[in-house]
Amino acid sequence: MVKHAKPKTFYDTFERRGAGEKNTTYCPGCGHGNAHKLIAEVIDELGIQDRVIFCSPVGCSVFAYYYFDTGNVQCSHGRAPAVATGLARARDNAVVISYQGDGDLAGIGMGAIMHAANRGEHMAVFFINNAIYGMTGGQMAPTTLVGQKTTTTPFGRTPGREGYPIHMCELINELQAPVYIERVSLGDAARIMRAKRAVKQALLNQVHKKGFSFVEILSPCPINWKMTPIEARKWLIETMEPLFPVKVFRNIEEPSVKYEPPKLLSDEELVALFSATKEIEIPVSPREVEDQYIKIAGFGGQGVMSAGVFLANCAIKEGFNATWLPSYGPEMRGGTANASVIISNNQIGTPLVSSPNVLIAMNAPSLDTFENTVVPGGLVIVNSSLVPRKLRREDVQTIYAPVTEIAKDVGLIAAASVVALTLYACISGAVQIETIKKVIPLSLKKKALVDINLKAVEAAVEYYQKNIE
Ligand SMILES: Cc1ncc(C[n+]2csc(CCOP(=O)(O)OP(=O)(O)O)c2C)c(N)n1
Ligand code: SF4
Repeated sequence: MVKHAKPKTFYDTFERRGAGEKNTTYCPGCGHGNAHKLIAEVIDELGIQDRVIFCSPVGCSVFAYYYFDTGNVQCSHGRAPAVATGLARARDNAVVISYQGDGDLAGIGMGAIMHAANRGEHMAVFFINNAIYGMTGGQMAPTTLVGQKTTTTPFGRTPGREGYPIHMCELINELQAPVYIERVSLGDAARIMRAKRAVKQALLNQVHKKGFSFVEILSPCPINWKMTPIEARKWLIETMEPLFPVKVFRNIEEPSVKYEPPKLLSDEELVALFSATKEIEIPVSPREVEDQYIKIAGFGGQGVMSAGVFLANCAIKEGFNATWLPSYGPEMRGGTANASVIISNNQIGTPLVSSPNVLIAMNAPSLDTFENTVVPGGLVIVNSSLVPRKLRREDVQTIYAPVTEIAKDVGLIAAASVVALTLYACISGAVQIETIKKVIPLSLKKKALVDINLKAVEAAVEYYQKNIE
């Protein structure tokens, strides 16, 4: 009988690149290795490998996806509980793990964890508390002990300067929703076995859809504590445990709030929810166009966001793939805002547009911000009604058009973005004027608005024929 084998949940080989490719990513004596092993063993024992989705943090365990042969999502710093929330809500059968260090969970991610706990999200959180920022070389963490020396508290943490350590189990225990909260330690073999029971309880809670489970694991970081692995385990037991008591804070057998599986919407319900229209039928073979990376920028309230959605809808109506990504400035109305739209015959990998080949600059700050991002040979449409200056570069095609005035002349300044889009369509040929005219009535509810926007299209076409063509 094999007693000590690598859990099935771990990959057979740990692929690493570059120096140290034959080692794990962890230093000798690090607790992350123990914690990983415990979690992997429990996943094996519960037979849930195919159901687990592991949210890897920022911190030393960022490379958990090199080890766990499960679903894996690498999350930005502190945001694993938010990502885990989405996963748990979208997949009924998933067992979701949020694995986080103390800098990650109790520092930058404090808000995310508290709200996930408060909502009672269905996830098992394993909180690796090593009282220090490991990966970045030993800075003070929220859990650093009073008196503990770190690179940012070289004379020891003092409450007067750096405040007191944060006790996460105690904080989360103030909330109503969590079903299970326990602090364990990796100080010695007996404690590691106790930790394994806690890991199992947290994962079983997910299997039985009991709710939010939080296991804090006191874990050594010998390298940053400047100790040998043996000294580190001793310090963990003798110094850390008295300040972070190892105990069960809460273990609710029968949660009062019952699990509600994710509600999947039918096509009809989705259409109704987004007030979308089913009238847009997607043709099978669109024309070939050069990929369009479009930035529409102006001030909030100028309609650049809606213009972006509208343009993407026109492209989709013609059978192209299209994406739309809004970017708001710090203020909404009156601030700066821009929408990125991509139109392509091919699949689109990312909706980000950092080097547009089309810029529609509706006001002066937008031209200042994006002029230099346009690729050479790109198209820049400038709303000369509001932008007093000319472009500083000569390697792009530039069209100056009094977009706001054209819109004003037809009776609606807010139609300026439709004027700009129509000019873009005329110049580039990427979408057809007929499509714009068909999509306007689908996008606007009021007949009066439809009419005036259709007039804006006519006016823009006329302007194009007289001044640009
Ligand atoms: C947004 C952001 N801010 C800062 C960092 C730098 N950073 C990487 S790891 C880390 C600290 C991680 O410490 P902890 O969560 O305690 O994990 P450990 O490495 O100790 O396991 C920081 C601040 C980053 N990657 N991203
Ligand atoms: S720095 Fe600390 S937490 Fe990171 S791998 Fe090394 S011992 Fe572990």
